[in-house]
Amino acid sequence: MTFYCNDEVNSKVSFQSPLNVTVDQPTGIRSPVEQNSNRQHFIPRKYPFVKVIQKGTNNDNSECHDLKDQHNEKVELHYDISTLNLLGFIETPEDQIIRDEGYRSHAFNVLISDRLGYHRALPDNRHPNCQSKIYSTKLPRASVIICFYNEAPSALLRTVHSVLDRTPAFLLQEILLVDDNSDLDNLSCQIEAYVKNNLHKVRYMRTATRQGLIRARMYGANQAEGEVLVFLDSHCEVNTDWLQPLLTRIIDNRVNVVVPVIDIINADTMELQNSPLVVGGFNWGLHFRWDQLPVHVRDNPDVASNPVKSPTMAGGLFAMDRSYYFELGEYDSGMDIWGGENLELSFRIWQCGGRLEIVPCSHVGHIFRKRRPYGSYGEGDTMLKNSLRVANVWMDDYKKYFYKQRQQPTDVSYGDISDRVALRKRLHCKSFEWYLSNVYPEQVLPNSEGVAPAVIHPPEKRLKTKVLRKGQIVHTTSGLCVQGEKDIYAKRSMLILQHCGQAGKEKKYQIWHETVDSELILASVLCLDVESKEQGHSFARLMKCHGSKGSQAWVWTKKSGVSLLYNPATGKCLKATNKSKRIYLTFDICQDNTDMAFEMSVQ
Ligand code: UD2
Ligand code: MN
Repeated sequence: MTFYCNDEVNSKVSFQSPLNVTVDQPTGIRSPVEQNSNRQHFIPRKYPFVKVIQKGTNNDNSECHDLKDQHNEKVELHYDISTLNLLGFIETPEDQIIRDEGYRSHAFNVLISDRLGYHRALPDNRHPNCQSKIYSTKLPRASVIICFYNEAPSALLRTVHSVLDRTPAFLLQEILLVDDNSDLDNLSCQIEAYVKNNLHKVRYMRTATRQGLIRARMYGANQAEGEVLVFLDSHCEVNTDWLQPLLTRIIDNRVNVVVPVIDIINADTMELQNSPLVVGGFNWGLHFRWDQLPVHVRDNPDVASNPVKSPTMAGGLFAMDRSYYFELGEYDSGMDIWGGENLELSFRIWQCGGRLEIVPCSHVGHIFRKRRPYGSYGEGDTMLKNSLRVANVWMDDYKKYFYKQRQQPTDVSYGDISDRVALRKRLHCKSFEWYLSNVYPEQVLPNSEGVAPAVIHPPEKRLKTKVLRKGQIVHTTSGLCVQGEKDIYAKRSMLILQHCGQAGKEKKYQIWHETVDSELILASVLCLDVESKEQGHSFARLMKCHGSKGSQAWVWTKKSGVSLLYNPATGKCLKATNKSKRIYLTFDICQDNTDMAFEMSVQ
């Protein structure tokens, strides 16, 4: 079932990166010794819903081979954009298959991810004030819990190694890899073999049946021995000193639940992009969204390097005192697969006496995919059921706004919530009204029809990017120039080859502006883009410039002396293709081929 609400469409679209900020909102220690003694009091609970297979099994019961790092083992790949761009090069039909299959199963560029290997350097993108901070050596040890379902092995192992490489060993109790019954080829058994052969601080465990991320995390947390729990998604890369500022806030106060800045790993190019400092909010359809910082916070010069309170969290990346996690009621085990648990935990933290913060000195990259690549075994969109549980347990009378948002029947069964209601009572949690007025005063109530005010997007604020050079793009073999099939303002217009204009409009409409962000903008209006097909033949098109590189980034390169125009996001080069009496521009494997010879005749 698909669930629509009026201000956000389908939750199957993966959740958005922090670059998509709403603007309708007006403002929008204990030592390791003590910790060991602590561990003795820890009584493992029973999880009737999770049966764990201790040993992964291969589909055909054959011996499972360890996964090999495609990049030179244990040497970090140097981070620079030109290397990264070239890593996407499709050289052979096999590369094309890896790329296509990767997009199909994982919704990101697995070809680049595999070639990056398990270690890569990252630019230290923290604020300078963070870089000079010194952290106490008396911080608690953390268990890092990473649940995964059918994750691409290179992305998963890069997540694990980034934690091992960038966390002081004395702060890392262990990494718990919870395999949520992945069923992709030999993935489970290969990961298990890799862990066994290479990683002594990592514990691999696998659920006997698919549980969904919520119950998988509960299982992991229950096995954890560190004093602090840190949850990460299975496609992250932690940055320099990421853990210390999180742990520091937890020893300041054990009820602080802390979230790093989630930087964006571009799904097409694997480039790391800095995220703006934003906080978590939600709309009345109970979808998480990013909000601008309230004005009074934004204007404070210290904000860039000091923790800032956040009404909600995105859900995947956070740290929390372990005993506090159990005290506060773990997660709602009645929630399935994906969605809603982030708001449930956020409301619960605030309403029951805790505090949720974003810690700007901690940065973790996350691959933001364009869609969620996995299904839920016919359970439909679990987000709806999970959200109904959130609304009925935590939102009091305000749940009516959620119900009114829905354009589908309201008789969906959301299971038994009596345990969670009892938990709320037991913890003497405050009302949702208190939460809204004290924690999220920026939130706007829907009108009497239950319709939330429309999200007003501001006029394009993007600064004009600097133009490096201008000129016609000439196909050197034919001497023809690249222009739009329709006029320069026509979005989605395909591109064709025509005689090169010598003057006037004819020439003006063939002039491309190459920017510092590697865009090619025709006549200062629309950007050269790739028709967004994940597989098969792709055409060049004119699209509105989006400013986030990817399909709109272009790199001039050479092969056997032939000048080619390469698009890192597709791993392919621009090509002249005859079709219905016209020469269209398409993409193909880069070759020193006459169809692909292009140059810019600089004005
Ligand atoms: C975001 C969160 C995610 C979770 C979700 C709402 C971030 C960066 N991500 O969506 O953590 O809070 O919102 O539920 O804040 N997984 C399983 N079993 C499953 C399905 C998923 O173990 O049945 C794993 C998956 O491999 C991944 C994690 O759970 O490691 C989160 O899933 P996602 O990456 O698809 O969620 P995302 O980032 O779209
Ligand atoms: Mn994720």
